[in-house]
Amino acid sequence: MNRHNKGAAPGGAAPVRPECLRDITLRPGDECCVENYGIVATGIDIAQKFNSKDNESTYTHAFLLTDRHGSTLEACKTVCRQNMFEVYRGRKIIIARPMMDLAGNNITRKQILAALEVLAAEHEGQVYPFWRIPLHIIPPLAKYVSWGGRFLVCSELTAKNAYLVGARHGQFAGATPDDRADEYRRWKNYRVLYEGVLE
Ligand SMILES: [Ca+2]
Repeated sequence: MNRHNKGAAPGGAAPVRPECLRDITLRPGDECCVENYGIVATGIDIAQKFNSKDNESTYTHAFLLTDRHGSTLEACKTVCRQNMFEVYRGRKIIIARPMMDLAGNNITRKQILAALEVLAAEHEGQVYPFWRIPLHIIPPLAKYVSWGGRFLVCSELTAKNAYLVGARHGQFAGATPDDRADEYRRWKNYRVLYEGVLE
């Protein structure tokens, strides 16, 4: 069993035992992608399935953790704060931690907290840019039509966090939840803490 399947029973999508997630100490700056429902999620899913390079697309929402108790900073109808255990329990989730920057240096707690502060200052309270979702059907458009990165969809917000801590390049406009989940699984500077059902 590899670490990505930690908590999943052999053979696939069996329920995850709650103690598996409790074993993990969450931290501010941890990044998550989650299954989501509703019209926006459906739009995102259609767009990212259309563009998925690995023919796999599980997640349609993305958010950041701001503490060890599951508090979030995320782009919903507005960029807001919630608690993932209250909102996303029972859904499939991947939780990952940016460990190193692109130069191979460990990312410090100070950098993490500074990035969260910048994101809150620049984006908290902003209305979700619904008008940008159709752009994701044609990724180059989402990339270039972001008004200078001022209005970000959920996964662009977490990509900007990764950029601010040095773990990712600065092209956060156009990043989809599926892109982010694939980065967590494949990039060596990320550690996947958990993938399974949020209990
Ligand atoms: Ca994928």
